[in-house]
Amino acid sequence: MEAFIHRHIHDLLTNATRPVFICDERIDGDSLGSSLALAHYLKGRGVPVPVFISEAVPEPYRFLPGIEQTTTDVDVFQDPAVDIVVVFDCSDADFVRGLMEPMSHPPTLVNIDHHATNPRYGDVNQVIVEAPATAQVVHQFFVENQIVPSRDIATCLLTGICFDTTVFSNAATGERALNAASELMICGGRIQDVIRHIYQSRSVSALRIWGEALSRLTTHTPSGAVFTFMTHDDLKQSGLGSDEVDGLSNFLQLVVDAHTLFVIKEREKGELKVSIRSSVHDVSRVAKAFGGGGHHKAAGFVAPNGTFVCDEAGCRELVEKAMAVLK
Ligand SMILES: [Mn+2]
Repeated sequence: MEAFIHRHIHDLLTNATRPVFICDERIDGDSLGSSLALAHYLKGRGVPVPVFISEAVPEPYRFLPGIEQTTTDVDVFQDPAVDIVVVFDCSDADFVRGLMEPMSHPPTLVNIDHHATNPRYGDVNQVIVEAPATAQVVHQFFVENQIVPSRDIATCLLTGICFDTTVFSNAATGERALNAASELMICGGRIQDVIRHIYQSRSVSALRIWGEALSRLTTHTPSGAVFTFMTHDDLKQSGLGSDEVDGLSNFLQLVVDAHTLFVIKEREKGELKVSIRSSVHDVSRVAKAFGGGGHHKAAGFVAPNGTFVCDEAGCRELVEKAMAVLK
């Protein structure tokens, strides 16, 4: 079935005259890498594709080949000629529906993803929960359609796989990730560039906030979950944007001796973005219970203003309620 859908998507894309791609609302290496890879392919066939993103490209991803094809302009959805929309790495059906609302002739909607919480909202759904990254699903698209990825396509796909596996170290790492990565390196994918841009580009001020968060690490007894938090004041004092301190949960997961980990970030005053990692629990259930989404071992949600206070007591209360979902 997987192979059949890959060939079907290829038919749809090569027959389309005006495709538009959409990245998940929370842009990351996987949503960008997987969408740009396919955009490269179509551009090579003479069909340039706008890749819609909800906010400006974060600094670490600006090196990606083809990044100039991204746009934050919602007017791309006003074009009546658009005949296919492909969504990457996005389990949020409401986000996609909202964007497509103004379209008078709804185009074919293709949903390519690997999130366990994806509700299969597309006309065509290629949702592979076992895939380590949407980029690995797109790599399989190239394999099934007997297309050899170019160097640039390979670099984009490696970015997605490296991002979602935290460079082959977290629970998503397995045969699929390693096989795809080695094939992409053979195609000329520049893995050292990817690692340098995504992981070795932390500013000293961002690391100082991480330091602050490290000093607040707390074990929630009796569950054994570990949590920490970054406040809006931490961010404000440093002058950093909230996405510049991202990645702490992935880093901590590598080094903390705990089965479950919560990293809580006060993105806007009172609004908490919660990242959960676990080696034993299906934390997508927790994320879902709080209106978020994700994977079994890595998930998250946003607690709106007024739900929890971003201090030790408030975060302890949040963890208490979250762990109760798993009972
Ligand atoms: Mn992903």
